[in-house]
Amino acid sequence: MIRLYSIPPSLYSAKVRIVLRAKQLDWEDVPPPGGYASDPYKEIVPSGTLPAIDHGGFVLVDSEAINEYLNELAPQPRMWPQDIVERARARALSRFHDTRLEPAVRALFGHVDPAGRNEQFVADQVKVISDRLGQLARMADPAPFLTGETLSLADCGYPITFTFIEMLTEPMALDIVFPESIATYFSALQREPSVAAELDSYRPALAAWVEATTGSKQ
Ligand SMILES: N[C@@H](CCC(=O)N[C@@H](CS)C(=O)NCC(=O)O)C(=O)O
Repeated sequence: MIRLYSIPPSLYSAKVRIVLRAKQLDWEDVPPPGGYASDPYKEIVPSGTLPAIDHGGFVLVDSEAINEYLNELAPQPRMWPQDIVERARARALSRFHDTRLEPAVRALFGHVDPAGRNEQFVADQVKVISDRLGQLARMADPAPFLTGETLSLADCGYPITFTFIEMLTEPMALDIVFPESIATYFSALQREPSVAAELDSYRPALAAWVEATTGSKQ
């Protein structure tokens, strides 16, 4: 049994759970003792960040490292292309999510509460997010997934971040239009069984977080 340190709205924990589901691995979600960034949790995971796994005493942090570990632990279904160039491309697209798109969305989190919102900051950030989605549309050619017909590790962060954008759009009046190829990609992701199962359980957690933060029901 794999222990996954996570809290319900944690975006990167949901990214890992998509792989756990795709690989049909048994796991348990465990809240970090004392909360993330707490001293008791840092005794286990020095960075204090989520997600982390404990697999028989082996503790590993960072969603990308965890997903690569899971992919090697349970090789089927294969979630990286066999071709070296395609695999390198897939890694770059996965990192684009973690280092470019998601941080641009995360920058909005401090502005979800209308009481603490800086409208100019939000408007500027909407442009950044729209630019990043446009860059993704130019970098990727989903068919229907980033590496072809089946879900790969490169895909697993995107449905969660796209869902965040979707759920923040109304309460924050965000003017973000998904490029057509990315909207089609998001639809394909939502039909994929492991992603659909994760979104079924993740959306209510995200809605509860948005509601608690804004006071508006999703
Ligand atoms: N690159 C890390 C990012 C993880 C991350 O930012 N996690 C958030 C929760 S979703 C967190 O732990 N934030 C608290 C902090 O940064 O101290 C990963 O992929 O796991």
